[in-house]
Amino acid sequence: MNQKTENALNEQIKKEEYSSRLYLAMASWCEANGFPGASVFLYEHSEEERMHMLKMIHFVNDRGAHAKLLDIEAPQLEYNSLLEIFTEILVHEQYITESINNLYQVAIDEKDYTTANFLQWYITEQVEEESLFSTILDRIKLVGNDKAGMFHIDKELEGMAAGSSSETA
Ligand code: OFO
Repeated sequence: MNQKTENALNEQIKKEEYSSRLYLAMASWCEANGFPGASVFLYEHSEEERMHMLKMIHFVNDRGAHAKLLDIEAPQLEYNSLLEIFTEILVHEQYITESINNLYQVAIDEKDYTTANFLQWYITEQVEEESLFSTILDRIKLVGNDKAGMFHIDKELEGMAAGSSSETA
């Protein structure tokens, strides 16, 4: 793997690590603020992002390069609502999709087809994640300020976490 591809992969490793910390911070806020179901869901999603990071680290090292951990900034710690959290998650995942697409383009430009092939998994994963978070966000918007509705969504999120734990690759 050439230096340009290695650097680009290391930048993406940093973003996956940041995603994991961001969702961890959100999970902690939910746990401390009366949203136990959302908290379980987000703790689990934080683990999923860590898995995305590790998968990329192993790939880089297996290809004879060196996966390096770069500095990451602290995530936002305080939130006002589930609406704010899931709005931010969707925006963040759209940013990650763009980043993966740019990384894929680097691999193609550098004729590193093994890396391009490896990145296909992330491209598919992003389609699933954007769809999942946009569905959750739509439901949160639908209940608005209705407390009973929000309670129900929190329960649903807990169920979604239990349902997805066996699916994570
Ligand atoms: Fe949330 O996605 Fe990683 O790649």
